[in-house]
Amino acid sequence: MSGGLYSMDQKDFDQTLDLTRVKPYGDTMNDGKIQLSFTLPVPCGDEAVEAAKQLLKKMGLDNPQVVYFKELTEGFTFVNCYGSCTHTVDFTSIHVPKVESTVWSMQETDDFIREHIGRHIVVVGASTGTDAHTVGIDAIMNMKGYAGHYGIERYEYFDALNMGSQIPNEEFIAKAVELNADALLVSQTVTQKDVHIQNLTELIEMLEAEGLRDKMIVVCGGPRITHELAKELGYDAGFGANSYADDVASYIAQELDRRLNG
Ligand code: B12
Repeated sequence: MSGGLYSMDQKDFDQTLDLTRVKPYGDTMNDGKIQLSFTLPVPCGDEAVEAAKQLLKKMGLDNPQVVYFKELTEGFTFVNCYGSCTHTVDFTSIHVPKVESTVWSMQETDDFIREHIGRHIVVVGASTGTDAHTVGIDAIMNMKGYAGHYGIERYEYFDALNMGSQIPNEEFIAKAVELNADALLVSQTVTQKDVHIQNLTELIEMLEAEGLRDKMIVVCGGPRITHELAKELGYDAGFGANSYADDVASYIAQELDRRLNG
């Protein structure tokens, strides 16, 4: 394999790597070594260690070893284990749907908007429904930004409103209409009992019912959101862990340009 993922020629490094049969790397190619830890709801002792090893075997891990164990509280044992994974995956057959846009810096995005859109882009964001987590949407929108990436409020050519958390979909849509928003940014963190699916679906259905769906770019994000899931739910794009304002701001600028200017 050359270029792309492997800038140096992988074959010079190790002759035994087969990308159709990839397994974890510990300290030699194909050793399959994995470290994992978990808690068993049983008393601490030799039986707990043996139970952990048997579980590791059932998970497809050869040579299971429990290298550390400790009673968490009476009747619960925490274990730290190693084993060699016997399974492989075909890396060459993997295709992950991704948002199709070029990621630019804040300055590049602002310059592009000035030249191609010629006005400020209005964005309304919130953590919607019952979801009380604000840190994700703040990371994307806050002036101060996150992990060295300025948030959308910092961009000269975005007018951004972050409504906070637990915003009902009705209120979210009403604000978007009032501000004549170009894009909606929805954050969903809690996924227990698929509450995020219900909430994200409700938003799309309400936008469709009010004839608004095609008038806005609708984007969702969160630690368990993928672009593929977002598309399935009727969103234009979805962003997961390790996404930043740069990703979503450049996507919105490029997508709005496609819609306005073809
Ligand atoms: C902080 C926290 C809280 C705080 C939130 C405070 C606040 N103001 O936000 C408090 C204590 C209130 C809280 C409450 C709860 N929490 Co909580 N919480 C967390 C915790 C520790 C960190 C989350 C966080 O801030 N991450 C940092 C941000 C920056 O990361 P992020 O959200 O992934 O955002 C990034 C991307 O996902 C993306 N992104 C996110 N949103 C968006 C939006 C758009 C448009 C885009 C483009 C990108 C994007 O960009 C961000 C930057 O890269 C996590 C565990 C963990 N370590 O992740 C649990 C966690 C999320 N909480 C959890 C739970 C269950 C709850 C409660 C239900 C607990 C309870 N039983 O009461 C309640 C929820 C109540 C409710 N109604 O929502 C679970 C969720 C499990 C699940 N799969 O559903 C977690 C995973 C903990 C766990 N392991 O069980 N929580």
